[in-house]
Amino acid sequence: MSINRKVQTLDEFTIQQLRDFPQATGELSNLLRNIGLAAKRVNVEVNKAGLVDILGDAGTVNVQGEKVKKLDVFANDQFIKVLQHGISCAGIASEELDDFVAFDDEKSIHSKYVCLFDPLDGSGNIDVNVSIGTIFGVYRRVTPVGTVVTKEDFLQPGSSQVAAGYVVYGSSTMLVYATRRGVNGFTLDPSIGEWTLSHPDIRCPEKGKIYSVNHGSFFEFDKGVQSYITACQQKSKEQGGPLRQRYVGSMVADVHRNLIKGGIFMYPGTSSKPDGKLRLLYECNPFAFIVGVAGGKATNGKIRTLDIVPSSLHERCPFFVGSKLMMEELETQLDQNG
Ligand code: AHM
Ligand code: MG
Repeated sequence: MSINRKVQTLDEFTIQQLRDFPQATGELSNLLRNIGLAAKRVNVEVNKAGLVDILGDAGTVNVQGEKVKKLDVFANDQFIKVLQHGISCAGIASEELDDFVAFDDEKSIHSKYVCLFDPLDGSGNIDVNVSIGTIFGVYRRVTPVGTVVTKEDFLQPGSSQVAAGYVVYGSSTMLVYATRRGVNGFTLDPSIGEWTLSHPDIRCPEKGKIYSVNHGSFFEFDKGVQSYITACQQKSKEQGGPLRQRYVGSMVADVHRNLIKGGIFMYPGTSSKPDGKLRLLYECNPFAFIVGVAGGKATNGKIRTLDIVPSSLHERCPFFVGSKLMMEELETQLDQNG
């Protein structure tokens, strides 16, 4: 059997980056490695979800008499433990926790970074075998290194992210992460338990054939969004014909597909929920950063997602993200109908 020696693992890739930038300390690479480790542990449990009684509500008891943790609670614990035991993260905020957690041990307070994450997005899809994912954003703290982090370290605009990424637990498991230098995708090779570089330097096509939105809410969207969706459906033959509508209901899977193939993902505000559903800090901002580095765009319908100044950890915002030219067409429709 021949082994492809050209395939780089995540560790080899980050070490190569360090060689290219000798001034880097390696702290960010180490943080990404920790996230990769937590994701591998979550992946093992996600793959077992159909076999073991792990789908029950948190607090219930499984057949072995053990307390069952829901997978999103399990995933949350894994990410916190790995980051807390590591030395490259000074604190975290998570969709699963009301408040941020400051790591106050001597090593952690000397770290430059904080991490915000949604440990298992789309978890309503687990019991029907549909892809789910983890989303994360990394910021350089604004309080002095050597002190315990405070809320202001977490309430930074998305444009301050130094890295962001996601893991999609799908037909294969992939870790995609972006720094300002580029977006790279790693597929988990289960035979060696390593993330291997499968999608180097991902670029989002300028336009695509796919739009993704929850059509059930169409009549609750505002006029601009409705007219953009209608325009997607009414593309003439010369324009390539009507676009395809694809909506899994797991943002990680929907945006991942659109990032690779070209497309637009929308979770607009509705008349009953003007700010939509998605959370700015750990759902929208990481994707806005990743897709932006890959050449696409993201807005809340008024301003760039990355320019929104957050006022609370769990705030929601309307979210539009995708291929550059499709986003520009959307923006024109929103302006004309605004
Ligand atoms: P969650 O954080 O509770 O899992 O919800 C987020 C998910 C996204 O992944 C997805 O895009 C959206 O909810 C789907 O919501 P809807 O069913 O309202 O279209
Ligand atoms: Mg979520």
